[in-house]
Amino acid sequence: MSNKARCMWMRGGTSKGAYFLAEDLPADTAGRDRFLLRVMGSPDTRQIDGIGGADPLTSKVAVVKKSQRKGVDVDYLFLQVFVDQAIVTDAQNCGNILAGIGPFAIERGLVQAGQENTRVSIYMQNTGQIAIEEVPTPGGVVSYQGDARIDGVPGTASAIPVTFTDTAGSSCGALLPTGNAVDTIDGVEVTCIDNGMPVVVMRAEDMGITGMESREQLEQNEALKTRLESIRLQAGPMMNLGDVTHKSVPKMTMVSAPRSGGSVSTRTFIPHRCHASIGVLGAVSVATACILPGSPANAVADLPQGQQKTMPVEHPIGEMTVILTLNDRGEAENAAILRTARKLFDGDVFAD
Ligand code: NQM
Repeated sequence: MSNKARCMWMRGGTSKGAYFLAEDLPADTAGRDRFLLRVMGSPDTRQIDGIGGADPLTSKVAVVKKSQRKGVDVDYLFLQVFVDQAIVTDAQNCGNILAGIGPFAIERGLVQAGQENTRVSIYMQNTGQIAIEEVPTPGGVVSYQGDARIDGVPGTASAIPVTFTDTAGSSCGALLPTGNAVDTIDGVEVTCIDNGMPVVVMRAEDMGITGMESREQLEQNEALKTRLESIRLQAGPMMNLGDVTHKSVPKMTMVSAPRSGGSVSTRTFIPHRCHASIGVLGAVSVATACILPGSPANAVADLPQGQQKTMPVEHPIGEMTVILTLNDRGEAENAAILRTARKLFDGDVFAD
């Protein structure tokens, strides 16, 4: 195994990760995973001997290559490197790290930049769907500076709108993999849903919390974490995900009525740490759960009228707006969100 690889360290949305060209990583999966564990410094709660940030949100990897698919620019494989376990998993996608894929693909010459904006179509290998990004490229160069603000990131940056189509059933095979909008697990009403990310959605009050607690307060609540994990382990097989003991899906989102003018308020476990905000595709799945009549999320949500629904999904440090477009049957047809990204470092990363 080579001891180094070319790597760009980027913030994508509210996450941070190491972006690689596929050709720069070991070709065999076991060798690649060993390399990435060394690079991130896992397993170790502090990731002291690596570049990971000791948090699942900053222990992420993107592997990118030119796509052979018709009409698609690049293929993106997301890998979650567990912090405290020697696990590298492709069992989930990541819409935040996705935000950096367009800029990275242009920076590495996989996509030729236009003079103002560059449209990048991305095949998300984890789940088999396409995302479209518009990357600002004034004068043919990626610009990271701009006026766009996203909650969870200080300051402003250039806007990267991301559109998803066809995300229903991305990992579970169906939007509602159990066939129901409501199931009961351990006496709690839940919606098992996958509109880009497998999520179990339940009412915060049914889990004994208000839904206004901070990330830190929730992470100290051992009784809550035990109840969530029991529900998650039962939901996994019901959602066609098999045994999820060592997987980072499904995510667990507790919803309550919005407090700040949004559509719904959320607190999410991903799945063992509480998310500082909420994942992108996680938010798309939760917003979709809100429009399902009779679901726990529908009961607490404040929904706008019309077929195009602009839905601020509130989270511990602000909100993430999901724009859902519904078809004539009232089902979510596509989703759009706004993200920003920033190049932080470009060079070689060392495994030993
Ligand atoms: O849901 C964290 C993140 C994510 C995932 C997680 C994400 C998404 O915030 O699309 O972005 O849920 O593990 O990066």
